[in-house]
Amino acid sequence: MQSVTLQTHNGVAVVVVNNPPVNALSWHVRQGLQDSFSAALADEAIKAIVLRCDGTTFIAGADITEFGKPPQGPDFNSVLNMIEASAKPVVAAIHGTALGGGLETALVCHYRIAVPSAKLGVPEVKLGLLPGAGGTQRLPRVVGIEAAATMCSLGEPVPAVKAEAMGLVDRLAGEESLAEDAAAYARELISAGPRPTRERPVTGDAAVIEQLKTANARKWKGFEAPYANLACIEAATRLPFEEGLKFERTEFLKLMGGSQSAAQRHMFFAERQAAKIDGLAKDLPLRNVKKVGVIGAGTMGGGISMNFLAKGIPVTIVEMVQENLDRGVGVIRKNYETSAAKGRFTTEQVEGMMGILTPSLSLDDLADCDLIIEAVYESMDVKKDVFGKLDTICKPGAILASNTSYLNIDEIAASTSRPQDVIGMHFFSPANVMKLLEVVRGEKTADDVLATAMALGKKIGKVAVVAGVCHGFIGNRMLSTRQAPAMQLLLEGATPAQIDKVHTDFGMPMGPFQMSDLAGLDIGWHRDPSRIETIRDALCAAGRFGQKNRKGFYDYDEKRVGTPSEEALSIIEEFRATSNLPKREISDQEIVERTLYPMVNEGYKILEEGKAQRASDIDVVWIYGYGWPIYRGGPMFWGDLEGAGKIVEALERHGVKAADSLKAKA
Ligand code: 3H9
Repeated sequence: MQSVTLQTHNGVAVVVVNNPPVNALSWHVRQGLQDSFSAALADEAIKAIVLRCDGTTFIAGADITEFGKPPQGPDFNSVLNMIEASAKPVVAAIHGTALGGGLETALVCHYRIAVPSAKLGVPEVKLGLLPGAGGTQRLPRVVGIEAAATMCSLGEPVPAVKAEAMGLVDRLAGEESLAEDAAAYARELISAGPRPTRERPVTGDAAVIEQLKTANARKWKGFEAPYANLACIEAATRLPFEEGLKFERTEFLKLMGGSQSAAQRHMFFAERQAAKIDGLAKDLPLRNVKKVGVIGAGTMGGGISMNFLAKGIPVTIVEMVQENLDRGVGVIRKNYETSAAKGRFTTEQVEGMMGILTPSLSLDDLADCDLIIEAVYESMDVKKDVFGKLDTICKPGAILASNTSYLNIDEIAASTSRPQDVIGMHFFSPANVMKLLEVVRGEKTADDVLATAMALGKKIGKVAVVAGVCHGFIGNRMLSTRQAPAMQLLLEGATPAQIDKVHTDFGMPMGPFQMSDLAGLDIGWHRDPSRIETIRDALCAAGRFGQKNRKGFYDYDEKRVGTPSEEALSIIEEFRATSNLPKREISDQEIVERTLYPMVNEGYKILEEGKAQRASDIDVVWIYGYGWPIYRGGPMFWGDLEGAGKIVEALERHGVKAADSLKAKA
């Protein structure tokens, strides 16, 4: 495979990489680099070398699809060492993104020229890795310890203009003239000669390493890679270059062999895979969505609207009562202003977004919208009524979407004369922040409606996943399977704090009872304090509604920080006494088996029923919608690590019927 070519122009060799889509360093690229550089180095007529890429980007990193497979082609580090040792100056010409192994390649080049729109970074940490081809040792020699530690541990790329100020880029090229500017720069550098990065001193203050750890302690809880990245930067401050490389190698191999990186690499591909709709042509024409209508200006409707406004798509937001409409619009403005105060938007941008928001008290104002998202009260009757009205008001071809989190989309669609235009678009609260969008495909939903909803999800920065119609779709359906056993465990002697801690230690942002308190215990409560059939009834009867009135399973202070509640515990104890169940010690392992394994089991059932396209989509739902720790790769990936046999055995021991496909796998 010819993915690297060598051209020569008046004493300058130009090595060009062409490996679509992102010029990853696949084995044949490494081979091509080795061959081309060998030829350029051997040719006496060549005085300087430029490395550049065709296509949309400079090298975006190692080829992640090769990880975990038997090595093929030349070793990456040997290729890099050869380039760095060149006696002729080497210039990297950067456009698009120089990421990971791509930036490491640019770092062995002696000089770097980039177009202003380029970005440079080492995002390996997001794959549970570290720059394993000298990046952690060379970067601090170019940009200093502070910048290198920040870039490696957070993984955020820096724009070329900033990179130039940091010394990572030596010169900015014209946006349209990179090839010419790079060749001219190389010619200029012939007299200056090579400048091997490994020979440059490490500068800066290592104190930043501890500062980064302190500042990110919460964000990095449970993660290994950020700490390994910092350990390598710290090693660069005290070890000679070659020793530093060895240290980096050891750390890299540890991460590469561990389950966290495997999980994070799985998620990299899972996220991209989720966007693909099985059986639909990639080039299916989409419906044009230029204007969006949102029904309901509450927390959900407001949050949903913010996504579109931020992308410059006008929104008409409809409420029934003026006071609620004003409140909803006020909250949107306040949220944007808070973001502006943090520097995320300018005042002009806030006014721009508010300027394309039209508040209305009439559904009739949705007549010219291309997509209408209903976010009203979660009741089938109410939804049917709204969709019936939309059917008479909306223009032909408009997409009618429901933000329902549980209800049957087919039943909602049947209340219109155009079920092919009806779809579920389930956002997660807060809808302007959470990345997940479940796109629910009804039985009659048209293909182009589905494809348009998925594409729109991407446009507004969401990770969209296709789900089928079933109670709670993918996410909430699985969530409900952990709630019942969690309650049962309380009856058998566990405490809310014990169960929640197992979940937070696992890496979830909160446990089942913390989540119930946040949602409100009175949601769906029958409101009869004399009727006590569940622990929740007992808590509600005692006026414990959750965070909203600062008492639920926990007591809350004014900052909504929860502590175990004596009163709640005694209510649970009283209720338990009526159940005649003996109280016993419950182990953390049992909590895992009874609350997390059923979720995996439900995932298998969802797949059996065709309600998710693929197991990795379920992982995406749980990571982006519910905060499942990414380093555990989602419930399905984690289930595989635990082992199907172990899960089936435990489910059956606890009296839960295992899904057929899970059993088959076991
Ligand atoms: C590394 O470098 C380790 C070294 O330090 C040490 C080695 C010893 N490999 O994201 P997109 C595919 S670790 C293979 O939709 P965009 C991707 O799956 C690497 N494939 O495009 C997708 O395929 P498909 C460090 C890759 O324009 C297609 O390309 N580098 C790779 O929105 C398009 O991707 C990174 O972590 C890869 N490295 O964004 C960078 N990258 O079409 C990872 C992408 O079949 N990549 N693909 O679904 C990115 O961040 C984005 O892809 C990028 C483009 C910003 C480049």
